[in-house]
Amino acid sequence: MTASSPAPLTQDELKAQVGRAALAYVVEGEIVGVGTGSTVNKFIEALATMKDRIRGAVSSSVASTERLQALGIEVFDSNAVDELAVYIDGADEIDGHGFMIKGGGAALTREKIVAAQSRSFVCIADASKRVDVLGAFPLPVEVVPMAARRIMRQFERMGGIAQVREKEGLPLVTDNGQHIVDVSGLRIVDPLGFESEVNQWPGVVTVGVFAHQRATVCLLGTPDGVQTLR
Ligand code: ABF
Repeated sequence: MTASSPAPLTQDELKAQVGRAALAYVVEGEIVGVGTGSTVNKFIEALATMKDRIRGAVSSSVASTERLQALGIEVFDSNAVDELAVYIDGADEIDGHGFMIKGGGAALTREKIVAAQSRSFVCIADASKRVDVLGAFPLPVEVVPMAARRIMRQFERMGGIAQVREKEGLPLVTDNGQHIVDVSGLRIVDPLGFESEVNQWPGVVTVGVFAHQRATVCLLGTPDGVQTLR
């Protein structure tokens, strides 16, 4: 009889692995910043196991708020809290500097707001999100609808292919009442400079490059366990 090697972890199991690992960064007795997405949903499930040891959460989306409240975790308005010790969130891509592309879940604006309010940013992701250069994932940009076409033309002039994100045949409307433009074909070699440049285009609400709010720690779920990258 030969011992069979264990089946490789599925992506969902890798997300659960890092979701649980992030509990180690939650400060007891405090309010924790909570991101959005399927990996964060695994963290929220794990956070519920220690809900009596934290004061509550500041959430980055209606979707995360509903999940937190359903599990009995109090959600505070961001204006009711000065500073958070830690923000836990996923990413669509993360490079070796902790720079990320985020916004696949359309929550990038509130994610960046809560990240800016936090002393540290712990990114939780499965290994498929780790890249050397940002840009293979279509860059989400939250825009004021009336500026969408002009912003799309500006991205096309830099070689991007831009389209308005739709939901059921209509432009998706974010929690903030804005639209999302997704830009593929970019290779973002200077995330800090790119974020600063695009941030000041009129009509841009938030660009999904998180370089000024980079991750200070990345918990990467791999078949060999959780890798902690700093
Ligand atoms: C969220 O995490 C978004 O910014 C990003 O798009 C998403 C990644 O989603 P998932 O964890 O489902 O892959 O913070």
